[in-house]
Amino acid sequence: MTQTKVHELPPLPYDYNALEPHIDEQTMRLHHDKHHLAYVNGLNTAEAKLAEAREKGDFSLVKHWEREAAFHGAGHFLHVIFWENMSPNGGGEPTGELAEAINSRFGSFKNFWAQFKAAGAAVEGSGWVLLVKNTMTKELDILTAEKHQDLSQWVTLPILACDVWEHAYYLRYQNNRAAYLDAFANVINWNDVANRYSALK
Ligand code: MN3
Repeated sequence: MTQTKVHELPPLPYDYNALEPHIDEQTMRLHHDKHHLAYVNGLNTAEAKLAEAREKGDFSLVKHWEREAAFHGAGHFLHVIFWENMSPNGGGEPTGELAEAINSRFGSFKNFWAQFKAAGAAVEGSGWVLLVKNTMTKELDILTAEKHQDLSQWVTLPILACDVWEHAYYLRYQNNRAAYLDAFANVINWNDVANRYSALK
């Protein structure tokens, strides 16, 4: 059986009341101890169920557990970043390399913040606004997430990608996507995948 590492709730890097008056203690206690913990537990359950499915060779509920892994995993990892992104000594503006990157991409810190704030305010329903670095272009971008994930986990990077849109296989395989996936297995460049894996270390 494959080893699945159990995820744990990391403690806050400061006291629950350290961000007062900006973020109140009661919110921090509920947010960290209840909400974040639920994502950690949900991710552990999803990963255990997926391990069980591999063990049994029964993937009938794979769609459900992949969705759960994405929701709870993205929730867990984003909250870790969120806590660490804040500090009782925070505020102001960035300096150095990050400041230069922000100025070059967005024109100025003022413009960056205007877009970040507008994008955050415009998220439909629950979600996140994120400043991200694109690992291909090396550029900064502002992106938003509805809920946490839309079926992916932030902080992960693709090293093997297979297009399963119909345009990728319909002429040859029609509605038989599984046959296309079998065919894909015959052409995967595992050296490339391995290089991408190593490059991330
Ligand atoms: Mn939250």
